[in-house]
Amino acid sequence: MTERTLAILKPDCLDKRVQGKVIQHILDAGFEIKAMKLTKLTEDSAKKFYEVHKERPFYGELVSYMTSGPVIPLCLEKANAVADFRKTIGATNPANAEEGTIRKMYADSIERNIVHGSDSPENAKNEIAHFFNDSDIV
Ligand code: IDP
Ligand code: MG
Repeated sequence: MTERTLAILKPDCLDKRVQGKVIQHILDAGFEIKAMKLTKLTEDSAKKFYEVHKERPFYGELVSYMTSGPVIPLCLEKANAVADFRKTIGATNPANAEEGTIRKMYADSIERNIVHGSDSPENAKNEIAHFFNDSDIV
């Protein structure tokens, strides 16, 4: 059964101009792109997206990093998309990410880690709806 997940290419991905390589990596891993856009998060939107982390010490920095430049959210589809995409991106801290994962290949730090991936099918649904209307999804 196919499943959907939300990816976000974060500001450091675009700063480094590796968004094309990361999108190719995602396609090579077997994901279908069902929706994609170039956008910039407002502070309110970033705060809402990361609301689950609002008590964490890094919340303020995370919001300012995520609003520091444009991002590319993507709705991805594949069997087992949520878990498989987490495997494709690797651990939150690139120092702990497996070889060949996107974060291992491109990320510099636990904060500036290139890409977001939903962590459960339920969160994926809400996160996709944060960026896309049903009519945006092909
Ligand atoms: P995830 O992106 O791998 O799901 P989460 O724990 O959900 O990781 O954290 C969300 C984002 O917050 C991370 O991707 C990263 O950008 C940032 N972050 C997580 N932990 C830290 C930290 O200890 N210091 C600074 N930023 C962090
Ligand atoms: Mg997370």
